[in-house]
Amino acid sequence: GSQNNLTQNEKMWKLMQSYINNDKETIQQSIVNHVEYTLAKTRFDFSVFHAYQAISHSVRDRLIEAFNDTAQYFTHHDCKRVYYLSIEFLMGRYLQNALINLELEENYKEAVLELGYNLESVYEQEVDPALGNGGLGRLAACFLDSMATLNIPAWGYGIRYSYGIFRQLIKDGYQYEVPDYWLDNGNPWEIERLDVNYPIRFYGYVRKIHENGKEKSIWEGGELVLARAYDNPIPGYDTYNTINLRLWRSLPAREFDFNSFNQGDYFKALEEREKAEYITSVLYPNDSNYSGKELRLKQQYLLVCATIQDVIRRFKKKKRDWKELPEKIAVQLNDTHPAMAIVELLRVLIDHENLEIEFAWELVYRSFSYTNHTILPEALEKWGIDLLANLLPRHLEIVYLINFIFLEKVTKKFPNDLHRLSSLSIIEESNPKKIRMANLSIIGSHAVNGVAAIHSNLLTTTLFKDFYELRPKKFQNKTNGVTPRRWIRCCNVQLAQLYTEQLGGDTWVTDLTQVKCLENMVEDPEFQNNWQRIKRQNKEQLKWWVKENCGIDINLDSLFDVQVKRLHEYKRQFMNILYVIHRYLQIKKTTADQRYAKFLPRTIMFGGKAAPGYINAKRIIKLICSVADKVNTDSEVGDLLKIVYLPNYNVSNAQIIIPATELSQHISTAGLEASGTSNMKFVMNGSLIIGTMDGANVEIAEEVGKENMFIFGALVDDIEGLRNNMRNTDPSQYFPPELNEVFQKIDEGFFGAVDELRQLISTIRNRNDYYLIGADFKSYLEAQKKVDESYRNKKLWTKMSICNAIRSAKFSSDRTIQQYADEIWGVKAFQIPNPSQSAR
Ligand code: C3B
Repeated sequence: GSQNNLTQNEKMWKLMQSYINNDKETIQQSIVNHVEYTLAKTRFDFSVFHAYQAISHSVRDRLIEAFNDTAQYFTHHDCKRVYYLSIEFLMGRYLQNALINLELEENYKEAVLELGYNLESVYEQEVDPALGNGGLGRLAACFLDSMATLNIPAWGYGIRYSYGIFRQLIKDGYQYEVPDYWLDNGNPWEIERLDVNYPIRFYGYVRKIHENGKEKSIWEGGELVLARAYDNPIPGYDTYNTINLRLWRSLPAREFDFNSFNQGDYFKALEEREKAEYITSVLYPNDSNYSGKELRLKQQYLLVCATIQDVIRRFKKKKRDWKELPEKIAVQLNDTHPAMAIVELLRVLIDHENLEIEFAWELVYRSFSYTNHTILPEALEKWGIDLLANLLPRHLEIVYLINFIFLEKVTKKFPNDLHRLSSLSIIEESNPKKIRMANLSIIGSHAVNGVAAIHSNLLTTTLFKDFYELRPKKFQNKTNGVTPRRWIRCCNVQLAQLYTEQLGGDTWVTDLTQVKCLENMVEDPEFQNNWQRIKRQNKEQLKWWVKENCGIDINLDSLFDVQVKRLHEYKRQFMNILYVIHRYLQIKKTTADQRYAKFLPRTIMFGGKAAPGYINAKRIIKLICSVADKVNTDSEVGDLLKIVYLPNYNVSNAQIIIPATELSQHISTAGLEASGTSNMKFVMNGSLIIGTMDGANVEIAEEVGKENMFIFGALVDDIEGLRNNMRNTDPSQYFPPELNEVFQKIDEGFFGAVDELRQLISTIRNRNDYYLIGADFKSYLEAQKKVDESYRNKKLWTKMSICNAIRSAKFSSDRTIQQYADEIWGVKAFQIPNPSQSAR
């Protein structure tokens, strides 16, 4: 339209004129306006919750302006766009993050204070949007922040679940799951797009017709629902660019079916329609675990089908040749959950756009790339043929077609290698047959990456070895990262201030390599004092949180030792608590007059949710809580040892927990934690790591120096041998005596819940120690001893802590995203000029 004919200068002028002012008075006026007109509350008396809502709406206004301008700018420049597809986005609270990224926190703080509220307590009013389980969803959120900040023309696509991950209550040592209806009070951060709706088909049949001597497939019948867009603006830091997270919600289709409404059963017919809403109603609460439920496949397809329609509509806005598609779009698959997008795009290109299959296929795989996040077999998605044939009949046909073309090529390269053929095939020849989504993702992508060096190596040498031999250049590594905006600037305000003072500015927030310049300060007494003061204040804050949420008084002088992550056997929270029991028994064996000389006070904190159906994970929670009960009330122990289960671990309490931590545990069996990302957040906040040589720990050790970590345990190459050894050793000989003593106490019923806890230890005792707790326990004990020794030397500990933080630049998601942009997506940055800077 006419916008496109404007010169750049004219455009900018228009932008400036519409720009909202950000002085205190204007901000106050906009807040008060929202109280009166958006919330319809009287401006003379409103609660802190209404203050939160009005403030959020006023911030939202500012976001929307930048958001619209950015979208226009990208369209105007016809940039290549990145589409980041993820079934989960674990965003955490928006308000503080938005204010910080817009650089408006100070202005709002003042403005709000005069209206009678403290901005920090306003932040607390926001519910945590938790549309993800753990690492994978949080990674997607960090990536959005970095893509916006790096001015990359990117959009995230996901699902707007009505219920996010459940709220966890801990009662009598057991986990209870409470539904999280997070939209109860509305959501000021989203924009409902009443005009962006796409039809989504399920079930039905494929009809073949002949047209111009060619067979054509028409998928019809079945059920239709609508996917409606909800846009969530994502502001970059130190840039006007504001990108979008577009989330889909399912709704009944608008078409009405005369038949069903004519049967006389009006209510029944309406009920059928209501079912459509159910598709996006709840996030599956599994982390690294696959369950082949039809509803989950419906969620995946809804995401994929709506997104591909949206992407194609945008591509077709301009008249152009289809061959340009891979130059204009890059689609990143966050794990295999959205992998059906490969098939969907191919389907649209051949069935609707009438492209030749070979040509269409080339466009598809050049546009797609795939990130693998785990090698755990229980997490690999395999959809049964029957399920697919029923729900998505045309897609199943296309999968067969893709597989046929692919296997023909393999046969040419490796004739007579049936073994290879069956491992590469998309179809698993089991009974019933299954579709391997990882194989589909690799075949349909031009780049495949793991999420840390060790993990990417394992992919090419084990899980995807045959694919690697076929196409070595396809395989890459992209070590994960986390955003320094949320994970330093927002959550550790004092540390951020210290950095800004020392470095003479805050450009480190977008260039974390700058904090390396503080290398010469690691032994500086004044700097060390400041460092310790900050850690102590953060510890105080956590102490209050624990008091309020757990009713436990913790010792500020004790070492704060934390393991927070989803509960999983491979993450070995079990090993941690077994060690705690050992430590407790040692304290008990020491005479009262010796105890304080021999032991350093420790507070060991656990946090994390267990998938509702994961029995062993729930038993581990029970064990931790039972031990906590016993130890915390044992007067002989006093404050030498306290154990806390931090309930409902989520993004917003992570922002309190992580900056207060002195030692964090990342102790997975080598080879099983693909990367881990909380390890990065802890290191950035000056926590030391006790950990195995697994995931990103390996690269953290390279960066911060092994001498600044407590590394222990078997290496990935030892694992197979150790498992064989375990199977061939008498169980009574296999576990070290310290561990057998611990087992015995549990067996005796010393911690109560004897049946359950016995069952838990029996999972590892009878040659079943798959995660090798027995094999690693001795070296874990030694590492723990080194922790105590180092903590006794306060200067040494502080130095180690500083070294960890200032050498953590590699783990900024800005570095990760720049690598994706350069090495996988082939996209350039497009920064929109900031109107507030060009004005005047
Ligand atoms: C996780 C992995 O378990 C972590 O090691 C990794 O850091 C993150 O992904 C991000 O890459 N993961 C997950 O949270 N959910 C899965 N289904 C698979 C892996």
